[in-house]
Amino acid sequence: MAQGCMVALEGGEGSGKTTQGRLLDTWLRDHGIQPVVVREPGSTWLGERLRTLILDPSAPGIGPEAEMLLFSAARAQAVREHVAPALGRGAVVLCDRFADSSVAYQGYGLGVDVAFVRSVNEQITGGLRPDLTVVLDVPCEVAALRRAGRGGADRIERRGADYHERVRRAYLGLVEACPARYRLLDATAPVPQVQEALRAIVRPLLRGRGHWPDCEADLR
Ligand code: T5A
Repeated sequence: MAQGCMVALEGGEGSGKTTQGRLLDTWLRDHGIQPVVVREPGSTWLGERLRTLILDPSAPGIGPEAEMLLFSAARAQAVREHVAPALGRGAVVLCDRFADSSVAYQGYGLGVDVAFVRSVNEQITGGLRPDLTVVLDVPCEVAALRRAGRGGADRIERRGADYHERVRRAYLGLVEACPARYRLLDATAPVPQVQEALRAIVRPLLRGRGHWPDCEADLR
């Protein structure tokens, strides 16, 4: 019987999480695995409304603590509606961002007490942690160029280079502190190459949880 298994993709804006998450989702489905895909903030009625509110570039003066709590409210709802039930029935959950985003962006990025951020995360997730978090890493200048390509920066993307550098450093620090639960992926390579590397990281985890077909020699 397969066990529930949660994989989170983290990293700065423009690192390619959404692109890679979609490709991973398709690949898993091609192999008979039906993952539950969650994006943060979002994936619930409340989360999508909070997303619009938090990222609105015209939103006046949302303070760091309020911002953290808004993201946390979206997370609490996503865990309750999607993540916990899916893990409970033994499904694979793919998260485009999870609790570490608040640690990196509101904690190390904005200066909200990191212990407080972690403690709120602990409460709202019931101590749930991804089995594996893959941090997609690109230098901030590369990410900024990718974001510029699509225009219309949101409230958080508009923050300065120093902010984005703190966020990147925070993610690198998380990987370094806990190599058992985090993997760092160089996301500057072309999309197919990054996807190959991501699959190579995810496949053994899924096999260990009973989600991967035994005869995989012909499966790519
Ligand atoms: N946030 C979120 C917090 O501050 N605290 C929190 O607790 C949470 C949960 C979410 C924002 O909220 C913040 C973080 C964010 O600022 P969002 O729009 O969902 O807003 O932001 P992201 O999750 O970062 O999504 P992005 O779309 O900005 O970045 P992605 O998903 O990393 O990148 P992706 O795949 O959309 O790609 C961006 C562009 O790069 C190209 C793509 O084609 C696309 O044009 N690209 C590549 N180009 C070249 N080579 C590659 N390998 C490429 N990969 C992608």
